[in-house]
Amino acid sequence: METQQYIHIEDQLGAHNYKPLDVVLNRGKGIWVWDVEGRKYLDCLSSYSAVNQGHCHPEIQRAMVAQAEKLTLTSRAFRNDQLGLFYQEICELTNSHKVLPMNSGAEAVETVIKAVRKWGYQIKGVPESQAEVIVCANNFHGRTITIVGFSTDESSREGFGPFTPGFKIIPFGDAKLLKEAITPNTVGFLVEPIQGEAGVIIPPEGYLKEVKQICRQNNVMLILDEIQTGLGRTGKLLAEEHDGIEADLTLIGKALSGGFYPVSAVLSNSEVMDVLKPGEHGSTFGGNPLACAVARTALKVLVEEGMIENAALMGTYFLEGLKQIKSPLIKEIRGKGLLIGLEFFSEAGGARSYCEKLMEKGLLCKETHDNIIRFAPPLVIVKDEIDWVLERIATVLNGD
Ligand code: IF1
Repeated sequence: METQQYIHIEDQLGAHNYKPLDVVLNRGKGIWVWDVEGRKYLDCLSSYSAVNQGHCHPEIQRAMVAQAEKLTLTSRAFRNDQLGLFYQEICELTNSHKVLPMNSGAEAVETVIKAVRKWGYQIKGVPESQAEVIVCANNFHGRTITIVGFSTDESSREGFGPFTPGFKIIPFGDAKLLKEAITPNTVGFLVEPIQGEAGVIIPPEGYLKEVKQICRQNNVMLILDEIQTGLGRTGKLLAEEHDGIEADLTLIGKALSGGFYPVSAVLSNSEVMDVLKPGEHGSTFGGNPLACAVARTALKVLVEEGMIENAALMGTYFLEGLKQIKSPLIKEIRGKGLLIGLEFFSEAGGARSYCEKLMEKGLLCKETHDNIIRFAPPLVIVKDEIDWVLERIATVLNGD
């Protein structure tokens, strides 16, 4: 079948909740993907940072196949021989005390909200049904009713109410405003270290450090959503390390499986996790042996193959290279590690058309909002390949 036929079937039979670029992929290796016509592209999105380790990483693939041949799902009614080892390895790596495995990122977010609310009532002493969680404007934490209920993006929210109460929204990047927003009923502050979907918005230096201190002083749990920024993307295992802090609760997902399978987790350094008792939370697939075997290997290759250090080095190189491109269309270039945003002036006519032109030149990336392109290649990318990317971006921005 040809590209147009695949697109036609999708358009006819699928929900239209996406507007993908019209490229139909059927193979991937490392930073490269191929379409059904055999054309090759460099992937500068990494499946929204789920394939930090590169597409179809051979070692993760072997672990997945080996585990699939043995045992895939036990449910948590029984124990399995991968779960404990996954806990052990992830706790050691991230310096956490407790883990709660789930599947999608949104589920990890929902899980942590349940956990901090319960902690609020049982330990902090918040009166029944009064718990508040503070979040930031322009957040992106997923798509469930509760999560979109505290989104400030109208297209995420509109038409989906009524929503879950108990959330307060403050601007991102100003710790003073957090302090003012906290009440005796505040149980948690949920925030992304860098706002990804909002357009790679990096808070002022020291923001997280200040936030951590304010949370500690007020007995409020700091919850970092590292689903996008975590696992090497910003040049550290977790983005919190840039500020030298440790969140009370950390959410990871996406690259926790290297893109093979949905795996997410809530990591805890606090007493919060201990409030959950049998029967109060769970999921059929969370913590299954296939997920655990895949996640163990995904973490192993990330560390052993130096991908985190590479993200830091190549991120700087990429960012510097982008800044060399002189174009009147560019408003700002910002990033940390290999999470980079290029913002156009609105006169440029929208980021989407540039993504389409880049696709024609063999580079896949995606706009976020109208005027921003996010560049986030797999963390295995090397200098020559970044040069190749920069060349194409320069060509397209200069109108060719
Ligand atoms: C889509 C963005 C990325 C996330 C953070 C939780 C979740 C996400 C910080 C939920 C998910 C995704 C979902 C994806 C697009 C994507 C995205 F553009 F929306 F912002 F990555 F940049 N917290 N992000 O970024 O995780 O439930 O999806 O596993 O198509 O909606 P999920």
